[in-house]
Amino acid sequence: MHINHEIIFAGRSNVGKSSLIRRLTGKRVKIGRLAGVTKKPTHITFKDLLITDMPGYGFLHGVPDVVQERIKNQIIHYIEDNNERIVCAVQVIDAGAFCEIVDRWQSRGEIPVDIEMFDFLCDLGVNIAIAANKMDLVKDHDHTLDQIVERFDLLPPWRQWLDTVAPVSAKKGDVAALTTIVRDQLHKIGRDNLFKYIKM
Ligand SMILES: Nc1nc2c(ncn2[C@@H]2O[C@H](COP(=O)(O)OP(=O)(O)OP(=O)(O)O)[C@@H](O)[C@H]2O)c(=O)[nH]1
Ligand SMILES: [Mg+2]
Repeated sequence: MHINHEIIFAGRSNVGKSSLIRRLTGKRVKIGRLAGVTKKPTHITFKDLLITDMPGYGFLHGVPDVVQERIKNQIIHYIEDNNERIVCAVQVIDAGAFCEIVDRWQSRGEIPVDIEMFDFLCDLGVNIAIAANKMDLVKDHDHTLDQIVERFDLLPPWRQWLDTVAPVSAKKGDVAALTTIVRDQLHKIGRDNLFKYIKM
């Protein structure tokens, strides 16, 4: 069947992109304890909807800079080429580690790759869902989420951004906030009939 719509999952290595896809769709995409499990864009289809699991970008232990740069560029080109059909880009972050990583890059005068990706998606006009994953490891939820939205230049409190920010735990199966955002985007294009493929 011809693909009309696409949902993509992007984010650094090991943040739980594949685990989230598994929870949302029930499909057994490959996941793993080590970074760099997903090596190239991997697809699942439901009717004319494509769900794409991207390789992780950012630092990978033992992978040369040029290769990491190539992965990032591959993702950027993929998104540019398929922009028209992308209903939602889910940007996955590790909620507990995110702020520290961003601050480390910024203190070196570099643009953190997550922020670069977010700005790129915004400029393209893609609908973005920020999935703050691994919330099961986070103690002070509200404080952490406020810190996270600030890094994306969104004004806290984070609850102002419920249409963009979804605290989730793929591990616990607590993904309703993300399901709601994704279904909302499907609803906006009149495709409630695809809700059944994106589970609560
Ligand atoms: N504690 C916790 N661990 C999680 C959660 N989601 C995923 N993980 C673990 O994080 C690790 C990486 O998960 P993946 O789903 O393979 O991550 P990925 O982002 O697809 O990784 P790459 O394909 O390497 O980019 C695995 O050990 C998962 O079990 C979560 O919500 N909480
Ligand atoms: Mg993966």
